[in-house]
Amino acid sequence: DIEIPESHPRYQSLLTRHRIEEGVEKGITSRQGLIAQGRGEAFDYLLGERTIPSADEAARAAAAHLLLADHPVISVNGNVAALCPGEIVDLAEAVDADIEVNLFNRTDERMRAIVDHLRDHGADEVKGLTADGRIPGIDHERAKVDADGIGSADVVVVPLEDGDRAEALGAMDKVEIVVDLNPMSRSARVATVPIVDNIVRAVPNVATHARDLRDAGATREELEAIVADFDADAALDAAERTIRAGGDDE
Ligand code: PTJ
Repeated sequence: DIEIPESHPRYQSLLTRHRIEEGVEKGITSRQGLIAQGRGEAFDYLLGERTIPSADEAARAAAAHLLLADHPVISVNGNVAALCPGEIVDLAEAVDADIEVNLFNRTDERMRAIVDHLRDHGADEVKGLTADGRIPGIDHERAKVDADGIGSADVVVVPLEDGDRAEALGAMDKVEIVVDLNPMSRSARVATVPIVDNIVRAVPNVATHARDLRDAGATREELEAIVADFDADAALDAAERTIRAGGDDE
């Protein structure tokens, strides 16, 4: 175990890094997940390691989509499972979504380890092991989904997705909510709602927005207006401008 003093200026970032390391040790996260984390950290640093206003708006639009959905599904990979398992379970509860494990580097062992890990964090049912559905247009392992999960979802949350699969899911006419710190990544660019924020902040933020909207008694029309007002390109541009401005808001 490590001891990080809370006063350390990059306390949160170091804690997150430690969680990914632990994920690899437990067989939850792939070794490639370490590289993905490093990439994410670089963008997070440039954004000021905070939720920028455009990402908060995106999180609210994502919450509205999830509340309007008939069958929302949250996709979980090895990085997400290591970084915020309890927060994923909480978001699923807040918007009545299914949770499905869906891996870029799929192995039975890692699938099972992640399902168990999510159950340990309070999930009742975790999909992904049946794998009786396919996403058309991508290679076999990455295409595997549950027919009654992502296969038949109308809204999918795909955090830290690779570009090919994000594109293929989008082609299936699903509303795609992507969480990715890189506003220039293909996944962010093809998303219906790109949330340019760290997964550890974005997932609880979407849950908070969903509960706030529900508590305020938002009607279907009001939720549809939030969805219609959201501009994905403007959100990506705002994130890119923040990075270029050295982390300051425009
Ligand atoms: O567990 P698996 O087998 O499904 O593999 C998962 C990874 C993430 C390894 C796999 O999907 C992958 O290789 O992804 P990429 O292509 O490296 O893309 C990861 C994207 O997520 C990059 O654009 C990063 O900037 C971004 N990212 C990394 N960490 C975070 C993040 N975005 C939000 N929050 C993070 N903590």
